[in-house]
Amino acid sequence: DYRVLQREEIATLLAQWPAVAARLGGQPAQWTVQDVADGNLNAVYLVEGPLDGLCVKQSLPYVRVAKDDWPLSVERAYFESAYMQRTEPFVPGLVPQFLHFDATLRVIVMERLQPHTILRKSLIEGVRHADAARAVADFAAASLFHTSDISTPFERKFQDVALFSQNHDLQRITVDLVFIDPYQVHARNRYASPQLAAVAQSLRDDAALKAAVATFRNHYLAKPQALLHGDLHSGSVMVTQTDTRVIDGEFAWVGPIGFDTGMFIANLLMAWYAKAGHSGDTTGYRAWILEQIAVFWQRFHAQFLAHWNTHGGRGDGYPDSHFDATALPTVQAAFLQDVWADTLGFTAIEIIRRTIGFSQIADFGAVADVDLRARQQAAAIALARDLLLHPARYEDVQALVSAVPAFGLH
Ligand code: SR1
Ligand code: MG
Repeated sequence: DYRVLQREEIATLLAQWPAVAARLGGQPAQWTVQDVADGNLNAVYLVEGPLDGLCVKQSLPYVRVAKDDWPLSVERAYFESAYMQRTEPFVPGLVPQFLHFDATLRVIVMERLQPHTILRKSLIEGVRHADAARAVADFAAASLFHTSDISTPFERKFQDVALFSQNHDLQRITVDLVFIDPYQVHARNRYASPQLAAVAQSLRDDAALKAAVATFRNHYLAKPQALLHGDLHSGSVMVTQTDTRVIDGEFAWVGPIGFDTGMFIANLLMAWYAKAGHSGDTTGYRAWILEQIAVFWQRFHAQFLAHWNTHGGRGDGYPDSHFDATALPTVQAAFLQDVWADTLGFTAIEIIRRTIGFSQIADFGAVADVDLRARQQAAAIALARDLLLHPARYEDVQALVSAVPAFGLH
């Protein structure tokens, strides 16, 4: 039966699984187990053996950061393991290797990433990981393209819909925390200062903005374009100078492609805002973050098209044999422009929920001056508001990146 594992039990548990034990090498008594959980939801352990290390992740029957105040089903490990196994063939080298899933204890065993750090931490510390945006773009383009109707027969795609549409508990979190709570008075919402409470009130009073959010909320629920990672923020990316891996696919869901791309861009933008108003951008780090947004989108766009031109005929959504070859580029451009429109909307919505909702981010948390933090967050929300209300001003990523400084603190 399911039970919450104690650190002391982990080595004995892993010893039961021959492939896992062989990977660690030696005997269980030689294995060290370290509790490294720092995310919102799960228990995570790093296990070190004589030959190799492993990462062990267990779903807890509650939200880890809220414990008994927020019970949560343990089924998410099943969906994360299913997501890992479904997408790994498309994104080799961009994710940790999946090794084992225990369906009773809801434990996933995967490759241990070392000496990687979380991308969010490196952004907070001002470290440049030059290849991260490119690699995340490659991950997004491949995982999303290969699970979309462009590359997948509809029978296979609807297997993904059937499976991941049961990921109810985490989708309830996304629907509530991302799309609903920030636009109403809710006990889960958190603001850095009273100044931000006034901004939140102005969002609640803005009917046009709430209508735009409702459109994207509807896209999230009713536009099953591809199998999303579902939580592709900078805390779901681990980096070294030469290697980038995307982790934590427990929010997997078949939805609009722009949800993944928008969430990543939003978190880069918030890293930029969280560095505003300090001692100036003497090293050009903030400019570098904005460049990474362009790198990410342009690479995603190019790779998605490259996959389409190589594998496009396999799916039922856009069978290129039905198109005049001269018509295909027009169809592709329209598809990717629609993804860009969704990307902008979800970028804005992610910024709003990370600044006035439950799930605050460490980038802003690292700003000790609460008043400065509130001004940074209010500036980010001003950009988000413009993205939602005036999307035509942002016809491509260059327009977005060029416009951002006008919405910034300097
Ligand atoms: C209660 S979970 C809060 C957030 O953490 C995850 O990373 C997701 O982003 C979720 O919305
Ligand atoms: Mg996570």
